[in-house]
Amino acid sequence: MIILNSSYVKGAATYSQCIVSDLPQIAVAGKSNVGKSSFINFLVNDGKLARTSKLPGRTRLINYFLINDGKPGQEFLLADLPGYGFAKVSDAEKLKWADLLEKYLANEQMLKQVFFLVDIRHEPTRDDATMYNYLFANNVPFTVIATKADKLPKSQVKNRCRAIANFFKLGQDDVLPVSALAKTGKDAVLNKIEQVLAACNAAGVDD
Ligand SMILES: Nc1nc2c(ncn2[C@@H]2O[C@H](COP(=O)(O)OP(=O)(O)OP(=O)(O)O)[C@@H](O)[C@H]2O)c(=O)[nH]1
Ligand SMILES: [Mg+2]
Repeated sequence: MIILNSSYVKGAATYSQCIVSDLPQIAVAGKSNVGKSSFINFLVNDGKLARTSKLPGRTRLINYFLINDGKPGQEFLLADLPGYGFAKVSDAEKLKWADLLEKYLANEQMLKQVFFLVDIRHEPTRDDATMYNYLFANNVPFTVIATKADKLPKSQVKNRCRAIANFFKLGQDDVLPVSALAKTGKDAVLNKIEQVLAACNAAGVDD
């Protein structure tokens, strides 16, 4: 799987603004500041595509990126979902985000995979557990991405991935360590995307 091109499409602040398209969608979810935008930039080899910030809570929209435009079978939409669990926002705003996130996850028929990001150094939070339950309840396939792997000595990376896999009752292969800073772990993510798109294409042929 190669990412040949990427471009920003739009941001949706409400469910009615979400893109209607027959392209497969892959979404990136996780708490505020976990590294979603950095992960996307790393994946598409463009340091500036998704905005990144030291200040949590910057992404209040579902931001859509079109990947591999004009490449049949490899084209998809990548959706950067609003981060959750950021304390310094009003309850009203939190409800708005939760509403958008829940409606998207429950209703988006073209959502084929979620990359669920958690910080490799920390125990998943209560909000992470809520997100996990949500993905599970809606039958959304997901892979856990353990971010900021550069913050740990190499010898601890495997152990932390195992602990995160245990927390979510997943197999070890379902937790992929990634560092956007050190640029490690990309191949496994691209392989996953390739599998997801191949399954979509196979299903399309049978239709
Ligand atoms: N060391 C290290 N820092 C990272 C990595 N990825 C992201 N960061 C830092 O973590 C902070 C947050 O990164 P973002 O990519 O903006 O996080 P986000 O999840 O998009 O945040 P929101 O949009 O606010 O939800 C920034 O200061 C990044 O530089 C990484 O792989 N390693
Ligand atoms: Mg972001």
